[in-house]
Amino acid sequence: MPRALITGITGQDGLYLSELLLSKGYEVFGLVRGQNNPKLDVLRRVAPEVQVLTGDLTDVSSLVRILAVAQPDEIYNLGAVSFVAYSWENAALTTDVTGKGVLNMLEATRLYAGDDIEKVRFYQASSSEMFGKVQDVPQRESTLLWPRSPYGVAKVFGHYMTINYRESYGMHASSGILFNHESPRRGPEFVTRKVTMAVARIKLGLQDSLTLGNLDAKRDWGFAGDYVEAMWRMLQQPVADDYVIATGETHSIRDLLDAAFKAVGVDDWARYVEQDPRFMRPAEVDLLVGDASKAREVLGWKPAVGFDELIKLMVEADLAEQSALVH
Ligand code: NDP
Ligand code: GDR
Repeated sequence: MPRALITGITGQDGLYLSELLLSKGYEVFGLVRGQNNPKLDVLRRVAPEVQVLTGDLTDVSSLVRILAVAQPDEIYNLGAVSFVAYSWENAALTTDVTGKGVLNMLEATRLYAGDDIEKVRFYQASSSEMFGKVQDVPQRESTLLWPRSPYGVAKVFGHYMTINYRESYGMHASSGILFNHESPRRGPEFVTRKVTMAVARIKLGLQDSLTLGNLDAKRDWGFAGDYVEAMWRMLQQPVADDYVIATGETHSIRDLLDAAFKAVGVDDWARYVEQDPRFMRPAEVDLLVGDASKAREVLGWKPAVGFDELIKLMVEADLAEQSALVH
């Protein structure tokens, strides 16, 4: 039975990856942060077989201890401060967790592997946010990185440190440069879920309007369930490498509003939507669209769920959740 350790297991991707690895017969261990983490209940419901170990990416000794217990064949480092807007307000914390946390995990992995570096494979959750002020359209593995947020800068550090451990120590360490991916499990602070929850609540008469920031930014949005499959495929390759994972399609926040309101039969959403500078960012990433042809050719990966289908399924899940809350 292969053994996997997932950091960030209580997050959106951690939940989908746990389900995927359990379905493939893995024994799954998850690093959970905090004394009484409220998200643990969801993990226990979704994937009760996961063995929970407590620790924190900023505490190297906790990582060393966890690796000694879990004895993993594969490590998926998904833990991060992941909300870009928050990273300006908490730049040092973001740097410690999202940036230095990667080094802590790589170093703990190197110590765990000892003389047998080949006994373990490492996945780093890199991000399209690293492309920032984009230097190519579409963005691919070779595109120059130009991050625009403390989060993006921290991810660039983690990305290059992962490559450095591969090149310095021969570690099987791969970095997935994943573009935005969403689902009904997406945190409500991210724009897709903020919109689909609000649309469901407006439809049910629980809310009158929705306040957003920049409506012109464009993102390449895919389905999280498809993207965790790509993570797993990267670690099954004989040689570690970096891969862009994306749909190759881009949509603005306005397109997102079109799709979400359409799912509840509303064509004219302008009367429900307000804008507030509070939700604008000090520096914006205007356009993301990825070229995932390397992943398609080497990993045989391609996304199954398209944009309209994704937004519709999120609105439907929020309608069900919100009506269950009021009934
Ligand atoms: P989430 O925000 O849903 O989950 C983040 C996870 O990190 C949570 O489980 C959180 O745990 C954990 N975490 C936060 N701080 C620490 C810490 N100090 N020590 C240990 N764990 C910690 O993110 P996603 O699931 O959406 O994303 C997974 C990873 O992929 C992240 O690294 C993200 O930056 C990256 N990524 C995501 C993309 C996306 O579109 N979703 C795209 C590209 C990259 P807690 O329960 O304590 O909050
Ligand atoms: P992003 O996702 O920053 O791309 O990072 P988010 O959904 O937060 O923002 C996407 C775009 O929407 C615009 N926007 C708003 N965003 C939020 N959250 N709230 C609003 O009210 C709002 N109004 C407009 C933003 O300005 C932005 O342009 C996500 C995270 O999952 C990262 O961890 C990951 O690395 C990247 O995706 C790829």
